[in-house]
Amino acid sequence: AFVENLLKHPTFLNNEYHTKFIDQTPELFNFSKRRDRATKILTYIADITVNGHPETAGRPRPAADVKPPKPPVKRTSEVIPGTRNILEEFGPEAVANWMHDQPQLLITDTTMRDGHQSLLATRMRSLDMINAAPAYAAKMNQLFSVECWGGATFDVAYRFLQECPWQRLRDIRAVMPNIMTQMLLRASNGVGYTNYPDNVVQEFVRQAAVSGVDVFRVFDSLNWVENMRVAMDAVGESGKVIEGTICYTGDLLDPARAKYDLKYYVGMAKELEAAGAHVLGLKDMAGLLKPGAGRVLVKALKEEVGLPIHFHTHDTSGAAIATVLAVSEAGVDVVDAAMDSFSGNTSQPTLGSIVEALKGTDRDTGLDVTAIREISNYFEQVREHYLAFESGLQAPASEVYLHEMPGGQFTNLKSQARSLGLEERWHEVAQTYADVNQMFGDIVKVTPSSKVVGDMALMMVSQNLTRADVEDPKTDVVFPDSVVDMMKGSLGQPPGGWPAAIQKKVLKGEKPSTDRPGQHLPAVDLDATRKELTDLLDGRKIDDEDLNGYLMYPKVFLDYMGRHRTYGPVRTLPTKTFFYGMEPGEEISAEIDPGKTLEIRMQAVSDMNEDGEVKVFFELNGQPRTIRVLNRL
Ligand code: BTN
Ligand code: 3PY
Ligand code: ZN
Repeated sequence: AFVENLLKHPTFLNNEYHTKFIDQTPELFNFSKRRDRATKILTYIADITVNGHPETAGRPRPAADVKPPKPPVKRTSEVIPGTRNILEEFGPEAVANWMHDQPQLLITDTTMRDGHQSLLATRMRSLDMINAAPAYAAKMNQLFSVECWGGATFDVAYRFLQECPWQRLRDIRAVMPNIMTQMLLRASNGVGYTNYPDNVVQEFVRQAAVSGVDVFRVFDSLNWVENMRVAMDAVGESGKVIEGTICYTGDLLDPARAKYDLKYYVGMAKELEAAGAHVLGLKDMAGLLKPGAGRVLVKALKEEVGLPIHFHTHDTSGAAIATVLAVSEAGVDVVDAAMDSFSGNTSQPTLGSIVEALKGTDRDTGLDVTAIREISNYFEQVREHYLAFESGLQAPASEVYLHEMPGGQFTNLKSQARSLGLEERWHEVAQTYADVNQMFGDIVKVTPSSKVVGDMALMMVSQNLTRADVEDPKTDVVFPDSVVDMMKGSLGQPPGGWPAAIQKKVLKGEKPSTDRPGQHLPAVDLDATRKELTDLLDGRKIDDEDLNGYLMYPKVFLDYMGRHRTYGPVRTLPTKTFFYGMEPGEEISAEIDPGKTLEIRMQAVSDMNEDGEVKVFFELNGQPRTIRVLNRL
């Protein structure tokens, strides 16, 4: 390693080499920590084999003989044109016009984003997506888009999967060049849980467009259009499709829930149209839109607004396909669905079944059910590897109309409740969530406002507080920080503002703001931040993707980089190896660069010595390698 450092040093390369140079150039000796990537990956496998993965500890384990998923075969290597070709050649307005001209119901496949976000706590790894993407390109080119980015996938990739979300996007894009990719963007909250300065949001959108996002579904967690403009404008600036989105809540046909009536939704749709949306998103994040209400709503939006409409829902109630068919009849342009094996319950309705239901009708999707089954069968095998992250939800339930929890939050909140020892009181949590919603003035509940309602509900159930207790001026209540922040105005304003009495009690005399939060957040100095990050990472060159990762999630990003330095490109490992390590005699391969593949065979694991160390014996591309790891168990 020393010789290698020396040979590559610019001084040496410039023929300026002299013996004192060795003494005066300490970085020549920087080789003890900088191991090669193969050694790093072996260290990771050895560590997981000995100590297990912290995320799967104590969780159900996949069958011992679970086979690596067999990627669906491509029928042809020729790239068939799809929606992306329209966007690339003619721009986002042309995409919207094209949508208007299509008689068939268009479909977005959500498997690689909301599907696993809502069923497996967002844990699907990039490799399992990238292996399916060529089959989408070859056989699913009639899709409107593939949702594969944004929402919770961004931070989970860094935080729990030890992989770079930007690389995932680029890799999917590279093997699926003909279908538009789609992301979920929380407007001024980016892909985080709080408002960011305007220039951070703008920079993030710019980079997402460059790295490969075509359609941006932009929503605000309180349906405040004022707070969506910065993100929407940035998407327009990048030449991509702005899907300005309404979040649906309440019950349109229930006179007792008059706050969110037809007039409200049509008004918001018109605001979004005026704000420059190319497509109108209708995001039913909890799966509350019933078939009859869907028919009325879509009909009105079609009549009053000139934009194509894209409907998103969740099947938590079991009734989602009925709503999909109703809005299809009412003329909706696109709907979201997940591959069969990643559909149903808190996820999207079933893609194959929607296609079958519409076959032979005037909204026939034209999608190939054989291809859908092939891809779904692949994802079925993928899903078996993630048993540790299954929620155990047994059946759809109408209780969703009571609590109104988003599909992506439901299983998460349930596991939070479990870890607080409240699992048996789950139905109380659900009722309290509904009570908190009413106490907060009946708000839209979607990330991050849904998290605030969830925090409050868990606090109340664990402290045995009722809504009446909380509202009673004589009872002292310590509110969660997220509740204080929201009532202060840091997520923006709900329609009609916050209820004055509860806001006053939460803020304890502090004055709330009704301005757009981004208006008061100073712009971040991007160059200075890049410099700061470079220093934090010992002079490593920081590209724009890394900078954006750091701007969204400083600590999560730095932790990721620290682990990356130790463990290398573990994203290339098979999922079973990533979560469970290897067994003696087992062989795997990991393609760490295009065409550069590590063949890894595990030979044996030694007993622990008196220092608590274990030796793990491998063969790497035929050469013996031994890795020592500390047994931390
Ligand atoms: C986390 O849960 O903290 C992120 C997942 C990656 C952590 C790696 S896995 C091998 C090593 N052992 C640990 O306890 N952490 C790292
Ligand atoms: C997210 O913001 O991640 C969501 O899925 C909201 O529905
Ligand atoms: Zn969703």
